[in-house]
Amino acid sequence: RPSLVVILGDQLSPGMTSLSSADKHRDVVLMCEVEEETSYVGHHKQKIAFILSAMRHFAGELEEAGWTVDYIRLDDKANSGSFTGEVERAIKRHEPDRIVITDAGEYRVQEMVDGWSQTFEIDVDCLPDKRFICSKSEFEDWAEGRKSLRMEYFYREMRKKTGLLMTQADKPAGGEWNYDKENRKPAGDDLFLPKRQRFEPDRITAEVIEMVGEKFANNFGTLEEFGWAVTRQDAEKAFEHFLGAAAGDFGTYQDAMLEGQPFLWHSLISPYLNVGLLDPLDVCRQVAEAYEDGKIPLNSAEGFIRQILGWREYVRGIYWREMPDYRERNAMRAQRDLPWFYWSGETDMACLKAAIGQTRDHAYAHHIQRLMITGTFALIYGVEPRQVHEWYLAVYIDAFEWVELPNTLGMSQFGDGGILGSKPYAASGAYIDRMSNYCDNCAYDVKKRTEDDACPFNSLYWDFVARHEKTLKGNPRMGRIYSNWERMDEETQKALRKRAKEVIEGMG
Ligand code: FAD
Ligand code: DLZ
Ligand code: SF4
Repeated sequence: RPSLVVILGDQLSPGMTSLSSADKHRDVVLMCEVEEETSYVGHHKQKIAFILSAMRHFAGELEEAGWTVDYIRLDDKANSGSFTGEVERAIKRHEPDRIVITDAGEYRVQEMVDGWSQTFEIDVDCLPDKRFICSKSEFEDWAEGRKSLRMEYFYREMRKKTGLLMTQADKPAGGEWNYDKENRKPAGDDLFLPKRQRFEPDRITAEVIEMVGEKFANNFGTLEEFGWAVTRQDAEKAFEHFLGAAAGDFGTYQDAMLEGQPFLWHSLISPYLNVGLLDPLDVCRQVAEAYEDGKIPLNSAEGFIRQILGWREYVRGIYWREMPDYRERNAMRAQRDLPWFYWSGETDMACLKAAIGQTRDHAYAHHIQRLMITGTFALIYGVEPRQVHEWYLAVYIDAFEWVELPNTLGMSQFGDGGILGSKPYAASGAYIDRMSNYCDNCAYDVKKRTEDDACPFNSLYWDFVARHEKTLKGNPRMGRIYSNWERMDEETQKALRKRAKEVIEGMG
C-alpha cells in the first residue's frame, strides 16, 4: 500500500523531508487548495494568487519528476474545504498505510496534523523541516537558562555554525559581527535605483488570478501589479537580479524610504523563502561568495545574511518556544481598534498613505516601513496587538504566522513585554523625516507638536511615553526619553496630551 505524502502550501521544495522519505514509484502526494487556508484571515488577493499558482506549478514539477500527485483545486466540487477533510477523502481514495508530512510552519496547522493519527487511526510520520538552519531543539538548547534572548548572540552562534562570513581563525570577517552602524543612510531619488524584476503571469497564473479576482473580490489589495515569480526557476532569477543590481547597496540604504519607490535595494525574496522556492542557506552562501569575490561590500553582505541567518531563524525559534499563548499577549494593554485607514489607505499622513498604498498594490512593504511607519503608528496610537497581528498576517505576500507574529506582536508592538526587543519601537515624526522624504509632501508639519497641523506621530509619541510611565520608566534604554519628558514644562506636556487625544478621537 502507498504512503500518502501531504505537501502544504508553504512546502514547495523538492528536498522536503516528507518527499525524501517516500518512494515516487509507490506513494501518492496530496496537495490541496482549501477554503480554511484561503480564509483564516482576509489575505491580500496577491498572496492567495501567489500561493495557489506556486502550488500548481510545484505539483507540475513533481509530476515531471515522476511523482503521482493528487491535486485538489479550490473549485473542485467535492472539496471539503479543510486539510483534515481532504486527508480523510484521500485516505478513502488511496487506502494508504501511513501519512507522511513535514512539520507545519504554523501552530494552528500543526495542531490539525497532530490530530490525524487518532482521527483516522493511521500512522502519521511527521518529520522535521530541514530547510531551517536552526532546528527547534537547537534553538531550545540555545535559549535554555538565558536571562535574555537577544538575537545578536543567537546570530553569532549561527555564523559560527555555518562558517558564513567567518575567517579561518573562526573570527568574523572584517573583525566585527555586525555592521549596522554603516547601514542607516537615507537615500536620494535618482536614476540609478535598481528596477524590480517582474514576471509576466503565465497561463496557470493568469487562470488563478482570474479565479481569485472573482472569488475574493472583497479581499484587501489589487491584482493588477502581480509580477511575482511562482516557480523555483524564476525565483532564482529574481535572486540573481538582486545580487547583480541591488545587493551592493542593500546595507547602506537598508533603512531608507522614498516616496514612489516601494522596493529600493531590497531583495523581495521573502515570499520565495517562505514557501520554499528558494533555500535560505543557499542564498546566504551566494551572498557571502559575492562578498568574497569582491562584488559586494561587507556591510551589505553581513546586513543581508543577518536578516536571514539571524532574524528569520530567531523569530521562528521564538514562535515555537512561546506559542500557543504568544498570540494573546498584550503587555502594553493596548485596546484601541485598528484605524480604518489601514484598510482603505485613506489618510492625509503621507508616510502611512505611501506604506499602505504600496501594500495594497504590491502586497509588499519593506522592513522599516512595516516597523517604523505602520508598526510605530499602531504602537503609539495604542492598537490592540491582536488586531495589528491580523492586519500584517493578511496584507503581506510573505505573511505566515511563524514569522509575522514575533515581528508584529513582539518586535513592533512590544506586546511580549520585551522578549524580542529591549525597548518599544516608539518614535516621533523626526525619525521618519530623517529616513525618508515623505514629510516633504504631507498635510502635516513634522516640526510641529501641538498645533492642528502638527504631525500626529509627535503628540502620540509623547502620549505613549506618558501613559506607559509605570511600565517603561525603569527600562534603562528609556531613561533619556523620560528625563526629556520630565524636563518639559507642565503646559507643554498638557498640550501634547490634548493634541494626542484629538488625533485619537479624530481617527476613532
Ligand atoms: P530584505 O530586506 O531584502 O531582507 C532579506 C530577507 O531577510 C527577507 O527576504 C527575509 O526573509 C529576511 N528578513 C528580513 N528581516 C526579517 C525579520 N525581521 N524577520 C524575519 N526575516 C527577516 N517577514 C516575513 O517574511 N513575513 C512576514 O509576515 C513578516 N512580517 C513582518 C511584520 C512586521 C511588523 C515587521 C516589522 C517585519 C515583518 N517581516 C516579515 C520581516 C521583514 O519586514 C520582511 O521579511 C521583509 O520586509 C521582506 O522583504 P524583502 O524580501 O525585500 O527583505
Ligand atoms: C496561505 C495559504 C493559502 C492562502 N492557501 C493555501 C491552500 O489552499 N492550501 C495549502 O496547502 N496552503 C495554503 N496556504 C498556506 C498554508 O496556510 C500554510 O501551508 C500553512 O500555514 C503552514 O502551516
Ligand atoms: Fe508622516 Fe508626520 Fe512626516 Fe506626515 S509629517 S509624513 S505624518 S512623519
